[in-house]
Amino acid sequence: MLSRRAFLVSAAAASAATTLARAQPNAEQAPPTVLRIERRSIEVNGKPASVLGVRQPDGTFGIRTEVGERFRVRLENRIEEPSLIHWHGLTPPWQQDGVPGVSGPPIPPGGSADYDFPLRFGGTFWMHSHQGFQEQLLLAAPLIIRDQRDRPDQQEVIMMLADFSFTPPEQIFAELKKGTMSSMGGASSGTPASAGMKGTGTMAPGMAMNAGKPDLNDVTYDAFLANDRTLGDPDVVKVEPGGRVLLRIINSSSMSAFHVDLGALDGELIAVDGFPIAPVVARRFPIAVAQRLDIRLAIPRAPAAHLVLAVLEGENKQTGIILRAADAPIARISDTASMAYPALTLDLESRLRAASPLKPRKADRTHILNLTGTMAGYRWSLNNVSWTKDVPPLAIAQGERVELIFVNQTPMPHPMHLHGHEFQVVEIDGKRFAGAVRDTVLVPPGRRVVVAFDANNPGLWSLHCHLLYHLEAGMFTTLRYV
Ligand SMILES: [Cu+2]
Repeated sequence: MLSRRAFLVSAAAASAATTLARAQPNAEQAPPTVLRIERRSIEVNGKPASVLGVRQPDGTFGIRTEVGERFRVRLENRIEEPSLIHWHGLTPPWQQDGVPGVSGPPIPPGGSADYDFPLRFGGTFWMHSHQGFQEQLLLAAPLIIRDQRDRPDQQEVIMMLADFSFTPPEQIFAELKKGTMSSMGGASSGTPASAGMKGTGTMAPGMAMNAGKPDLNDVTYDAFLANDRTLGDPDVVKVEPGGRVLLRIINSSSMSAFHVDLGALDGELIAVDGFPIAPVVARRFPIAVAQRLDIRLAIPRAPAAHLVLAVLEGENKQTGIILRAADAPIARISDTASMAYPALTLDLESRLRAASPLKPRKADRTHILNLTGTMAGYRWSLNNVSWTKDVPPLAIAQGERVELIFVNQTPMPHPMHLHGHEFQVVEIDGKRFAGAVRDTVLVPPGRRVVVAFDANNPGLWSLHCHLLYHLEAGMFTTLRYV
């Protein structure tokens, strides 16, 4: 936990930064962008739902800014409970990273916090609450940083994916912990006894003891959303026939991974988690929790309604948006695909190559992170330790090239996220390669994934599984250096 003193020091540092910015002529006029954490209402499956959001006073969700600008934000908490927002994928000073209890205290109701740091790179990022289960209540928004990849002749379309339940997240978590749903393998789980969980309408109907089959989708959701809407009432975006589109896809789900399906359109994947890759052309792309995909599309000249679907891994439930060229008629789209889609794999990940890889260098330090845990009691951990504030941070030192070795010893996939640094995927199952630079990597059951990063942003940083209920159950740790 951060002491009161440390908080005051960081607050003083922040105001010093503000003063510095004011001394520069260009920064003088620009007031910070105000972002408000608010309660809001949406409609899901024809029923009203009270959720959270983060918006500017004019109603804009999140932020669009430019590389080279400073990230100058005043964040106001207008909900009735403490909150704090993490700028996912950015590299701020650690005190501005937005993780309650690690980077600083949450903002009390009615309070505010100021942020000011340079934006080193452009791309598709996002922001979300790291407080309690607020992310499950849709407290997330796009954070877009334009750069030279954003062509003037290209229309930007954001598709933000989310999973939604009418059941309060605290209750979902309590039922997961109470549940005796057993997973095979990995941990020393006992006999499955999932009968108790069935019929609640909330949980997945238990994990079969099918050796070799991953356990997916711990939580059974009421809906999957794209830009807050289901396919029953989808977001329809007007596009130019013959025009170019940059699709920025953000998976802000708490627990759900998808296959993006472009139907008959070819998509050119140009970036993952904001970072450029050697382009890959395909019609289907996997997206794990917290990841982003930047996909270029050439819209055909003929009037047509082009579906951009996201199908839940392991199931046939789907969500999506419609790109409408000219006045093409729009058919009603089912929220179930004709067949179930498989679990996400590393097939694409192993083919990705960073456009700007890290300089080749031997690791100065390596940490092994065994991904551990069990569905019995819903206990999740790293190296068999469930996080508490007393767990010592992993040690590294400034200037080092660090490699993190993720070894998934559980039957569930875990999307692993490091705060405050971009990393490069450099090995999958013993095979070295110069993979994608990104901030969240999927580690499927039984797989070993190695990422490398440069320790160039000292502080206390979070490292965790981005599945919300795994994170809350302890699949989280920190690393620290000065
Ligand atoms: Cu996990």
